[in-house]
Amino acid sequence: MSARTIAIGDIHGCSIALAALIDAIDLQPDDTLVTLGDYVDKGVDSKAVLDFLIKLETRCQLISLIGNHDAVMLGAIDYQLSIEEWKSIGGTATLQSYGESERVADIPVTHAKFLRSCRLWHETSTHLFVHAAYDPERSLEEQDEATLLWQGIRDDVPGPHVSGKTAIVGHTSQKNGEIFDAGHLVCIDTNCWNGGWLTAMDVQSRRVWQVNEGGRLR
Ligand SMILES: [Mn+2]
Repeated sequence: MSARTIAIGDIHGCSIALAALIDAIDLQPDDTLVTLGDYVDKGVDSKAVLDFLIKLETRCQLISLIGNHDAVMLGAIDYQLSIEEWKSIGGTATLQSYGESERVADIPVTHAKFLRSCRLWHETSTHLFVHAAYDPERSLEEQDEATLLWQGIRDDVPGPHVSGKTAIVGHTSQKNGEIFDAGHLVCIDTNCWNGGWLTAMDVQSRRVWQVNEGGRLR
């Protein structure tokens, strides 16, 4: 098997799905795995997801992007944002995964360190990867963080990026569980935590793997 670049959509605390998906793709040490962010919130075990991702760093070339939920969690850890602000977007489930007392102080330093190491974007010679969206006219270095992390694509799909590269994004959950493919842009957030699927896509071959929250392969 030659080295693959595989993107994984929004995990949102679905630790069983993540483990099952990694088994399904038969992860190899020379694979590059690009996780598109939103590891935490909403789903039941964000703590286990971060533990798993930290271990994955030793099993492949892991490139972890930061999602808006991860950024808000980091903001709460750093006292830049209130706990209430985090809870209002799904942080309660994350805090509960660290213990009944729901305290930010129970989040291990290793988890904060992992979140801090996450990148805003990644690119290969053929593809670009961002959590949410991008400005088609600007290089990746020139993008606004708010666009990369927060901008939805449901009502307004960004045009082809100036680089000519195919964009792989997450964030805008596809409620029908199906990948959204606009040709120049592919969204693989297929709503795992809420009855959909966790998606992995080999971006060159376009092979797709999907598992549900319970880890069942589609
Ligand atoms: Mn998001």
